[in-house]
Amino acid sequence: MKVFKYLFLAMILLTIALLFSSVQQELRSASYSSPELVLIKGGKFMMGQEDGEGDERPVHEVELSDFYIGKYEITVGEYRQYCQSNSVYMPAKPEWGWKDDHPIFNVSWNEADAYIVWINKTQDENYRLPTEAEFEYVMRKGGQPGLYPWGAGTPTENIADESKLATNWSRGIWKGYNDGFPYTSPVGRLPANALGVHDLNGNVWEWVSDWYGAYPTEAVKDPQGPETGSHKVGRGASYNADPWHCRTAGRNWMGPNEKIPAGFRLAKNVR
Ligand SMILES: [Ca+2]
Ligand SMILES: [Ca+2]
Repeated sequence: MKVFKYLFLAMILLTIALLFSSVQQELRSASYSSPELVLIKGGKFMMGQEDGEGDERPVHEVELSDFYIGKYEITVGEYRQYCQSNSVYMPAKPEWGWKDDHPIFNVSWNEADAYIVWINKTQDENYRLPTEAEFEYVMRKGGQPGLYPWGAGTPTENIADESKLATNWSRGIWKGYNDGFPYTSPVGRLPANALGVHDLNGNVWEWVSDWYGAYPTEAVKDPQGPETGSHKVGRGASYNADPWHCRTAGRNWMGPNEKIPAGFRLAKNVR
């Protein structure tokens, strides 16, 4: 009888082990699922803002081919998978902690690049960062003019809003607008823009592929920025952005190794 009892116990343990392994497998495959991309139809548009900061001039014509861009910012959960698979430390944790469905930030340009190298190898893909021109084109909903990505009306993204006033905030906010998030928000929680892309301007500002430099004076096609440089470009605004820094044409620049409050999203060529 004792033998049967041990056999029975062994079978139960084996079943539990198999179930656990299948759940683990499922979690693993779920977390490695491909990031959702949106196909952007290319076209011509005017990039920059004549009466913005000096580096937003000259306003110049840009022509873009079709491309894909990430529907969402890369999340904390996605970036954690990369860190765990490569024995890399997570970035400095914000005071409100890491939440898996919020965007990752506090990463350098080189760290964003390392993530993309890893995901391309893991998924046999050709993801890249968006170019600066692609980013502005999508913020302009396909190249339309406009001071803000949401036009002249009320914002639709997570920026410095009335909810900031409940925190120790002494800088500017968008008066009369409350998005409900003084800090980061879950990606995709606020409405997508007209092209179906979320949080492009708000939530966290984002690294793009270009080196920082002066804009060209002539019309350009699929610009990639200067060939080399000392700073990389970041675009979009963030949960900390006052109205001036929410402008569609605004540019940020930081050294590629500087760990700053920027995140990123993926892009990809159509061919
Ligand atoms: Ca906000
Ligand atoms: Ca953003």
